[in-house]
Amino acid sequence: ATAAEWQNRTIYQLVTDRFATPDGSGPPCDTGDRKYCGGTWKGIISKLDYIHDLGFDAVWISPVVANLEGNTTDGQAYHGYWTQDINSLNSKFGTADDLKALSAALHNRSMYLMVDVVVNHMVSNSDPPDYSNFTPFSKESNFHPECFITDYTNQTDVEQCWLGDKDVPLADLNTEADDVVSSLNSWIKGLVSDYAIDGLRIDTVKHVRKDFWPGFVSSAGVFTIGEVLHEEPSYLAPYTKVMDSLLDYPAWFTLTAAFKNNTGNLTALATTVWQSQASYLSGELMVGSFLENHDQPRFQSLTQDSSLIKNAMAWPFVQDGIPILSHSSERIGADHHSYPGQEQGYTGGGDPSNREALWYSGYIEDKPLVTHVKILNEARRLAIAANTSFLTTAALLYAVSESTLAVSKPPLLALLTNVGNISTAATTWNVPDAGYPANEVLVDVLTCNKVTADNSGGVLVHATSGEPQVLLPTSALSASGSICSNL
Ligand code: ABC
Ligand code: CA
Repeated sequence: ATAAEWQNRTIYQLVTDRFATPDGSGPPCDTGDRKYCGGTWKGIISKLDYIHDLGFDAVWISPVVANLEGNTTDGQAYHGYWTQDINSLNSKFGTADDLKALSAALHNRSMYLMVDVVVNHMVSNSDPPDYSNFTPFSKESNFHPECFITDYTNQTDVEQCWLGDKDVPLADLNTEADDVVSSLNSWIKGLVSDYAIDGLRIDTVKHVRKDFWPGFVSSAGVFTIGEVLHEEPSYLAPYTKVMDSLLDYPAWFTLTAAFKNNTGNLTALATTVWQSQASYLSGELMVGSFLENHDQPRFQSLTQDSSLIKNAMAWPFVQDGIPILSHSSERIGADHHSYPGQEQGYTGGGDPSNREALWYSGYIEDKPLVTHVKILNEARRLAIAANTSFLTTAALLYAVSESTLAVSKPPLLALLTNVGNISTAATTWNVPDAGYPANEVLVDVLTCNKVTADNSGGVLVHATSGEPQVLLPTSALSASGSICSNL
């Protein structure tokens, strides 16, 4: 599928090994062990209704190719990023028929399949690597000479030195060499067509020279979203010219900092957005917007304040770009006591403790934050349906202060705050330029409370709780059978 076909979608990110087992069993899975826990492609198929019920129409799965087997000092390759053979599949996740069946099952539900792919490195558990273990890059000359990245400000080192360390070196492919480039390009073309893949999440994009990417992307022939792990929009900007989309890491940094406590700074988040809008090829319209992923501490390890969590979770859905929810997110609001070792996961947060098995949750949908996600997905869908230029018009940020922010993306207006749920302080959002028809009646879809625009279409809201509000005109809701339909 094309970038335009992905733009109105929302993406559910899962770690294949940790999402669902094929027989519905819930084997023990201690994240600290860093071992395979038993999730498979068949397991994903068995829980597609769950993902669909949450309102997502695309699924991003872990890398699918064959990985290093056995143990390392960093555990096993359960996450799928330790490629050894690009021409075979990871048998721990299933067979070629299983992956084709997953693709077909998604397409039957009009959902898209996004596969994570790695071209920067092949991974070994010895130093120097035994290159003969790698397929098809079995020669030392297929790789850059060994040197580990120590200076992230030296772009040549970032591109041509190695990630990892001597225990688990990520041998850096020589992506300057024509034969390596043409092998990777023909591999991706075949992979996409063999499994009817709709889009790719591309790993370690900043570690490969920028002018490698256009050829790879055109060989893939589908939507591509790249990972450039960096805080600065100015660093990401050039990469927006070489692939369709990027994960919105700069906004993730300021989003997290803004909402992790009531002294965070929403102005800094707005500033990141303004910089990105000004410097990215398509502004912020094509970024992948996220609060959590498999590499970063769970948001809930930073705060347990339910208002802050709801505000931060709303962000990807109410602004520009393609919302992405990582499957760790909806664990929030579940009964903590039912998970062995759960407290550790909730306070530790980072890799590997952020990669809990979802089967411990029982896939229960009757939880406050699962409902929150369903409403956000539906609100976005209704907004897209109500305004044909919703996806192509940049969000405007108003009422920006350290503690309040209004995001206007007509007909949707989101009012966010980081005062938190302990606050009794009054919060005010004043948006005289909201652009609604005079006296338009709006509904906060999170509570179904009404707000009326003033006679010049502006919105002035006072609140004393720290909850976010997501406003839509009642006229945009009429098509809906579910949210706030009893008004
Ligand atoms: C393993 C162990 C971990 C251990 C780690 C060192 O090694 O499991 O316990 O802590 C896969 C696995 C990981 C595994 C790695 C390495 O392989 O998932 O569990 O970690 O063996 C992508 C994927 C990621 C994947 C790989 C490798 C790449 O999303 O899941 O990891 O295929 C760099 C890369 C980025 C990469 C990331 C893991 O490493 O750029 O593509 N992610 C700085 C650098 C970043 C760097 C980051 C590493 O450190 O600028 O380039 O990311 O943590 C800000 C600074 C930033 C700073 C961040 C962390 O903090 O401004 O500069 O980023 O404040
Ligand atoms: Ca490289």
